[in-house]
Amino acid sequence: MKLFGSPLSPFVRKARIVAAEKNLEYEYDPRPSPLGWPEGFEEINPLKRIPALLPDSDNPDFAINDSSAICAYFEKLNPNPALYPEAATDYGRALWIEEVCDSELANKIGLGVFRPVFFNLATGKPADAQAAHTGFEVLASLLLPYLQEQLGERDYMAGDAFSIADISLTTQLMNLNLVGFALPKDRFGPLRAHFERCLTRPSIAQFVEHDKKLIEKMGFVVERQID
Ligand SMILES: N[C@@H](CCC(=O)N[C@@H](CS)C(=O)NCC(=O)O)C(=O)O
Repeated sequence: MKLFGSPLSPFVRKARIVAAEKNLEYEYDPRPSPLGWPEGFEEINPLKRIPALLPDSDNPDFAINDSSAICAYFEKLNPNPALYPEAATDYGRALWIEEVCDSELANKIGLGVFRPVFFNLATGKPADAQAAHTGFEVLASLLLPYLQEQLGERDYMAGDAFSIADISLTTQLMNLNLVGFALPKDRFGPLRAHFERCLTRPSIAQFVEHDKKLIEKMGFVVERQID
């Protein structure tokens, strides 16, 4: 199979983390990105979004697009380790947290914090740190408190095991880190501890250094904004 999409997309990273958890092999084409689409990409994904997956690399007529669809497909391809809780309540909760992270959290981090820094640098403009700080405060006023409240006293977001909910949250927060924002310990201690716990998983840890190096290789110096 063949997976398409820039490595810095949190949705592409989400699919790659799930593939790594499940030891699934795939060809990888990192080219498609909101900063530039290879010719004909819309024939694979008419929505022109990443990630996109061809289950059979030689058959461009059958694609699975959207990280949630791809991850659920991976779960069926290799059910071990299970990344979707068995119990109905935990399962429903995992899907809900996945949805919150893929929609509102992704928007608030992507448009509000990541793009003003990364997209500006990538298009030759100075990073807009002020816009990113404003974006971060919007995030910190509603969504991060909600997610922290949902985590409660638990180690993981849904049930008592690592799941798609933890992956969906972590991959978005990784993009905050990449542009210099950490979760402040005084306001988001439990959420930050959860993030750090997830980063120690080999399937996720491999991308931390990789993404940082990639940004540095592009010649960007990202300043720490919030530690
Ligand atoms: N719900 C989709 C969202 C995918 C998405 O929005 N990806 C972004 C990149 S991070 C994209 O392709 N954006 C296209 C654009 O901005 O033109 C998923 O889970 O895969």
